[in-house]
Amino acid sequence: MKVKKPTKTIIVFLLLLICLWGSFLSYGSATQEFSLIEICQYNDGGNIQDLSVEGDYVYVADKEEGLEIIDVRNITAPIEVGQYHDGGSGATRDVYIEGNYAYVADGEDGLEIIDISDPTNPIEVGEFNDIHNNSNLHILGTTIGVSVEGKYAYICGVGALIIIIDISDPTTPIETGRIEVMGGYGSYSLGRDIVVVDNYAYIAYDVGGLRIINITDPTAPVEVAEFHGHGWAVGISVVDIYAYLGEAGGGLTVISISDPTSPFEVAHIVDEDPEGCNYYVSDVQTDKHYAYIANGLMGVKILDIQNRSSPVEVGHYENGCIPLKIAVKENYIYVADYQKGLVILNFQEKENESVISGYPLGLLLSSIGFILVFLKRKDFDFLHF
Ligand SMILES: [Ca+2]
Ligand SMILES: [Ca+2]
Ligand SMILES: [Ca+2]
Ligand SMILES: [Ca+2]
Repeated sequence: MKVKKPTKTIIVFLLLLICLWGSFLSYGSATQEFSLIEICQYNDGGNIQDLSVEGDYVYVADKEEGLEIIDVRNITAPIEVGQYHDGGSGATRDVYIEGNYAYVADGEDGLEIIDISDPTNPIEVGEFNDIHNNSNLHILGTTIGVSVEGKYAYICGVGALIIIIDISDPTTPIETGRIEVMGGYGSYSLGRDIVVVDNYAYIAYDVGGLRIINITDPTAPVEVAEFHGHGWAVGISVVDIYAYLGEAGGGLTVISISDPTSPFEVAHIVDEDPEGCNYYVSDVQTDKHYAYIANGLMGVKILDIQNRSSPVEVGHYENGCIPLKIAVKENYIYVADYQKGLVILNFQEKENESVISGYPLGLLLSSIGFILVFLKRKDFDFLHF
């Protein structure tokens, strides 16, 4: 049989359309959703501020109770095996684990370095405290955030300063350089969270927004960029060329830092909040695929961030949870909860309905498309490819 050329073109076009549509359905329904379940809580009093997970232990910054070391080998029944508090005036706010040491932001006591090689007997071996530094007009009064990279620790807190400390000898931490963060609110400025990646430190600077400091020369750090999102910057995470900024009153902002001297927004995620405590994202942890956020009264959420410009919520846990900070390891989210202390959530892949219906439909349509193309090549010679 003979088919006119325009009809041929239409048939080929339709077949290709079926292929594309099928492939699109298969791809579009591939978003995996997660169920989150609380599996345990641990609270012996105190006021949990932050936490870090390393090996079999959770290290808890428990404000007036100091550093607590919780054994989570039996994940449903965590037990405290060690605690360090020197009775000073410090209020433990943050903890970073590196090797055999816990680097603790201990409020007015500054940075404390605690040997944790025996988790049942943590011992302070070194301390850096700026409050006694009379040589500078400005001091870092209360240390709130700490991050460690190589042989340096980076601290921030109350006051317009970031301080770099050489920790190659943990018993004698020595300041190598400091920078006054410009454009903040002087001594009222508040460095809430700090991460260091490659040659840059990224600081959530409360009302001062996100600050990016070039730390290539530890004796002469240089501020290279300032970014203001939608609220007060309180939590920061960096992966690849993106920074994820958690903000009080602003939700979560995804920022391109492909050029750290010129950051720009690529996405902004906020929720309607029925309680009126709007859009509080106090912490964010990311891997290449997902962002895990502490979302105030809205609980803990998992976002699929494969498409950076439009992240999709794929998991949610609420149930009276008020997360301040979170840490993620394997299939567990460790939550520093405002009221409950340490809460551990387990997340598992859901049997996603859209995957069940979408995948076979997508596969069926793309298969039909490809089979027809194949058949028409073999038998439908009227098409004369
Ligand atoms: Ca305790
Ligand atoms: Ca405690
Ligand atoms: Ca001390
Ligand atoms: Ca202390």
